[in-house]
Amino acid sequence: MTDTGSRAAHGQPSVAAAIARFIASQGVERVYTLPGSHVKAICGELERAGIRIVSARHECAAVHMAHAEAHLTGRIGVAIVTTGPGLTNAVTGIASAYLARTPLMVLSARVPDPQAGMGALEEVPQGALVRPVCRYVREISDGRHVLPALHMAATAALGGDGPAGPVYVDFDPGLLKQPIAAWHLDQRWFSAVARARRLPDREVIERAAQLLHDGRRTLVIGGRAARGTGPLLERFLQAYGCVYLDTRESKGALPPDSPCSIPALRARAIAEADLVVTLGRRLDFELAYGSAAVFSGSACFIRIGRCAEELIENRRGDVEICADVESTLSALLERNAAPKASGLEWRDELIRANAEKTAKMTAAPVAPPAGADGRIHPFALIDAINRLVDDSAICIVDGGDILSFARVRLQAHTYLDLGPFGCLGSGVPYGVAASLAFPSRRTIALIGDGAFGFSALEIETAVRNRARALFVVANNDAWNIERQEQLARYPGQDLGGDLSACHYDRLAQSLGAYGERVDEIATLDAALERGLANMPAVIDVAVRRDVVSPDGKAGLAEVPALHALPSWDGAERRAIGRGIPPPED
Ligand SMILES: Cc1ncc(C[n+]2csc(CCOP(=O)(O)OP(=O)(O)O)c2C)c(N)n1
Ligand SMILES: [Mg+2]
Repeated sequence: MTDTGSRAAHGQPSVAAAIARFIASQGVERVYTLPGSHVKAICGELERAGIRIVSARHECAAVHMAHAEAHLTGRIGVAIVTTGPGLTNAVTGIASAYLARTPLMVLSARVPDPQAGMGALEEVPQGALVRPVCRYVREISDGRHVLPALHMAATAALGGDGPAGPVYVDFDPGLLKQPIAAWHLDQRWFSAVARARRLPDREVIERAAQLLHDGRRTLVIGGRAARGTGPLLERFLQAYGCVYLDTRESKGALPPDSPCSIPALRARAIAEADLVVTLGRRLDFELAYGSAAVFSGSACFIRIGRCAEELIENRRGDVEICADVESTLSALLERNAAPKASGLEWRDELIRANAEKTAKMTAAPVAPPAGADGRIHPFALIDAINRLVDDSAICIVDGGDILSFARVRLQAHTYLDLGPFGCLGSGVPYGVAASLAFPSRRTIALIGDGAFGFSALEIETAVRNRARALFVVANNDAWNIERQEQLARYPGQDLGGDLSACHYDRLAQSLGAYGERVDEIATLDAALERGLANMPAVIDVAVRRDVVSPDGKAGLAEVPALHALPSWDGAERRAIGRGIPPPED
């Protein structure tokens, strides 16, 4: 039977057409999917509504693509996955967006309601499967619920009434083709959903300004909500004499060479600050859960955010400001409570020490040495990528050791990595979506060979969709961060850390992309340039596996009980052992 088009019986639009119109009204330009009979009606209508359908090779990759689209454009990302295995394949991507707090709408269809519970093809409890990792879940069987539910879903995804994140709505497949009554098509449902602004109370601004005035050593830590505040944030840091640390979710809020940024002195700043200001940031595993044994026990906290995770989780703020970061920084700047001059000594000392340490790290040796076998040092590969990164470039990183090397060396203005879910396999899909969303910007994805394998077939998606991204594989023939830790802990016992010596350039060629292999530093720059001229391209680079990465040195793979890092774990254990009372309110 052929599709009857956007008008179902009686000349009324179908439910599928109403869904497509809603998605278009949210400013969505691309929807990521993989075909399945149950959801075809929606995809057909999306095409008619002028939305580009990007079809991936795996539903998890489709969700990752929608994730990158949302992260980079600030608009809601949309993925449509089919029933049963289509949905279960998507769960990993949904969970990753949940932890990253990325606004994502996942739509699906389930088995027809009249067959539910009878042993239908592909039947699993879809809503129940995704509920713990979604901000909103709704299963629709009636036309009158369609638009209100989509509106609620978009509001929740954007963080209107809680943290932003993924939402899930599925439909009875028969319903999709039915007409939707004009009564249910109130035009207001088709307005773009925007997150309402939230302004800070005057009284909390007064209290925060007083703390900022008294603070002698003020550290500001960026979170998701810091992105997009660039010049305002810079003015705030200057006015209040603060130093600044970004985190992976705020990377790009300030340019890499911002004067108040002190990325090389992270541990010292955290330990010494007497006032910590968090900008829409959870105090999660990357910030030692705000522990009084890692941060100074007596430090005051000003926590700015719109939800409990950002405001009170793990450590109470001395001032908790439930408001947008942007309006709070503006209000504090207007308040103009400049800090006591003596406080600036610490800031100046940290900026100086940071510059000195950075200069040492980036100076000699000019090129970090190759291995005895000629394989390239990971830092030398990252240096070569840095030479290609301009202000508008989008950098993506996925992998274990290579991620760790990149986080200390890659000079990225716009950055996206595998996120707090540590979701290997996101790099290729992120690269595809980034280059489709911003075709005039350079997209470079740096990916470990292990991570690459999860979604290598998405290179074919890139070719088919003319996604002009450069994929650089850091190939050490291993799940190296795991392999190194395994061998250090259990010498001689290799339990699956090694991978075969594959040539991913050849795999890429077989998928229709440009591919080149690089075995020595002398040919690296030219190969990367040729890759940029022939995107989508995969440059497969043989890198050393014997260099221990910063995360390897820090013991990230050891998984201590109390913290992500053994040093923080030890600090907390010692504090507990000394019987130190918790910090006063
Ligand atoms: C989906 C998933 N499976 C397993 C892991 C555990 N893990 C973390 S890093 C890593 C090794 C990654 O290898 P590769 O991408 O080649 O990077 P390398 O460490 O070799 O630089 C593994 C297996 C994970 N984070 N995600
Ligand atoms: Mg590897």
